[in-house]
Formats: sequence, structure tokens, C-alpha cells
Amino acid sequence: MQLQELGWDESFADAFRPHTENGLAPARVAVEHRSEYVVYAEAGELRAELAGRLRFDGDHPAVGDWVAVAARDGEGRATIQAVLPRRTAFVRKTPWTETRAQVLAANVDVVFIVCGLDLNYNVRRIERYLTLAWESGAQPVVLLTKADLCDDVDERTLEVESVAIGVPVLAVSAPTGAGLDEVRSYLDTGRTAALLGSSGVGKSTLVNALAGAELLATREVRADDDRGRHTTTHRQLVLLPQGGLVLDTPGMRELQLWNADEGIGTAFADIDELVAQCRFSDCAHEREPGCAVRTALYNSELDRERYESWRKLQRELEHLRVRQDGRLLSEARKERRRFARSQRKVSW
Ligand SMILES: Nc1nc2c(ncn2[C@@H]2O[C@H](COP(=O)(O)OP(=O)(O)O)[C@@H](O)[C@H]2O)c(=O)[nH]1
Ligand SMILES: [Mg+2]
Ligand SMILES: [Zn+2]
Repeated sequence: MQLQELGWDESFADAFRPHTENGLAPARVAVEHRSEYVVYAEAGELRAELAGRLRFDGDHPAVGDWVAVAARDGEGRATIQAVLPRRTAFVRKTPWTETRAQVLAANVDVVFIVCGLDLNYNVRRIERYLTLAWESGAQPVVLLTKADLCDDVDERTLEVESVAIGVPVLAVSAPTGAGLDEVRSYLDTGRTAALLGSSGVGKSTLVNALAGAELLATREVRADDDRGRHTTTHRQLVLLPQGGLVLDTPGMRELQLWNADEGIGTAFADIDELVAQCRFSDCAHEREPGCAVRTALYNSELDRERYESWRKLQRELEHLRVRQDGRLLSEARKERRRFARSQRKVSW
């Protein structure tokens, strides 16, 4: 495999330079299993485990990361010794109760937000994904799949465009091939796109259609059996035969926000602009005089559901901040207690 085909470039090469002296080789994380990774390197596909040092502290590599590996020739195995700084990262809060970040895709150039033009269609969900996509640093593109099952594709596309400001919206169909060339135009050699969206929207089917081969397993959906089964079980970076890489992900039941102050500002640039025009800089848009947001709602210049969607995401970010502060506090408290205990020992 050629590193350039895997997305390697000058700036990653610069970041890697210190590792060259230690005899390490660059590789890109393609699959993450519970205790093992698959990485793509110049030598080909390798199974890799984390060096002990990385296992116990620091950020674990995510799919899409560039890493420095010590390869064991002839065994097809390697040890990951370091993770290079990420250029972009699509991050959510883990779906579990703990307040931690989970990187779903690292170093992707494009985030494809995939939404089906069938029962799955939901513009509010698209706004949520857009918030994290903008925050990731990658370019967001909305893909509306199953266009062959929808009678008003143009209308839906316009509707999504109105909530996805400045974002390309493409309607695609795997069986008819409609829109696939446009999708391919984002996938030049060495470029990486992540596919994110609910289960069953057609992410893996799309990868197969782009590749022109059955690279990934897809699911047969039956009307009475449409819940809770995932064919794609792990995130996976796929090198397309014609060049370009796609990162396929299992369907997500929920996408909880992680820090996304910038992302929400860009995803809701229209509301941000209004907020800037409110008379008071800390306007809560409730009863304050001179509130540009309420005026826009009143004049129907701002859609009420979009506004509610923004409020909901803002509250979620606020809630997250409180919990992050809480976690920092309790960690600091634990540290103080440890310190106090060690002092007591010294004074004996
Ligand atoms: N009619 C139609 N069905 C599709 C399309 N894309 C995917 N499907 C079907 O939707 C189901 C789920 O597809 P899959 O790729 O497994 O979804 P994923 O969970 O997002 O990876 C499968 O039965 C596919 O055949 C499409 O463009 N049109
Ligand atoms: Mg899938
Ligand atoms: Zn206001």
C-alpha cells in the first residue's frame, strides 16, 4: 500500500519525523476491535496492539488515526507506539452515563451525514449531526439515500438545504446509481470521508455501490423487523479500488453532543446572527426588550421548530459543561485527598 493512497501528506510526514529515528513506521488505523487494531502500512495490513504505556494513559487511537508502529516482519503484527496529532476529529459523548468523549472518526476530510428519504427522514437529527460535523473540522455533506423510494426528492432536498446552511445536499440511490458520481467527486485519491447516520439508512450499501463490489455486509430490512439489528458491527476504514477512503460506521441510536460551541455557531449561523442583534448580550430570548430572535420568530423569519432544536442543543451543551466541571472537581478533590494522605505519612 502506498502511504499517499492512505491519505499521507507533508504535514503528517512532518509530525512523524521524530519517530523515524526510533525505527518506527507510519500506519493508519483501519479497524478498532476491543483489544486489537488493524492498521494499514506500507507493508500492508497488520494486526496491532497498543504499547503498554499507551494502554494506561493518553488518548487511545481511533479509526482514521495515523500512528507510529514497530512492525514485526514476517508476523504481520505490530505494536502502536504513538498517535500523531489529529487534523480533524468527529467526537461525541459516549452513550454511557460517564462524561467522556468518544472519537468516531479521525483525520477525515469529509463527513457524510447520511439520512434515508424513507421513514428515517428527520431534519432535526440532521441539525444535530451538523453541529458535530462542523466542530470536527471536516467538510460536512448531507447524503439523502433511497431517493428511489421517495416521490418528492426535490422538495426534501430544498428543505434540508434550508437547515444545512452552506452544506451540499445530495440525493442518492444505490440501486439506480443516481447521485453516485457526485459522491465520488469528494473522494479523490488520498481523501477520506466518514459515513455517519442511523442504522439501516444505507451506509454500507453506498460503500459497496461506490466500490462496485460487495466489500461490506448489508442488511435486509423487513417492515416488521426494522429495529436493533446492526450488520456493521465496528467502524472500518475502506480503501476504494478507484482511490479514496471511506470510513463506515455502525448505526447509532443516539448522538450526544460533546464540546461544540463553534460547531453549533456554524450549524445555526442564522440564529447566531440574530443573537448578535439582541439588545442585551446575555439575552435569554424570553421577555427581554429588543430581542431580535423573538422578533424573527414573530415575523416567521425564523422557523419555530428550528429555534426549539437550537435551544435543545444549547441546553445539552450547557448540561455537558456542568458535568465536565463536576468531573474536574471530583478529580481535584481526590488528588487533594491523596496529597493529604501522603503528607500525613511524611510527618510520622
Ligand atoms: N431502495 C433502496 N434501498 C436501499 C438503498 N440503500 C440501502 N438500501 C437498503 O437499506 C437496507 C439497509 O442498508 P445498509 O447498507 O445495511 O444500511 P446501514 O446500516 O446504514 O449500513 C438494505 O436492505 C439496503 O438494501 C437505496 O438507495 N435504495
Ligand atoms: Mg452498515
Ligand atoms: Zn434575544
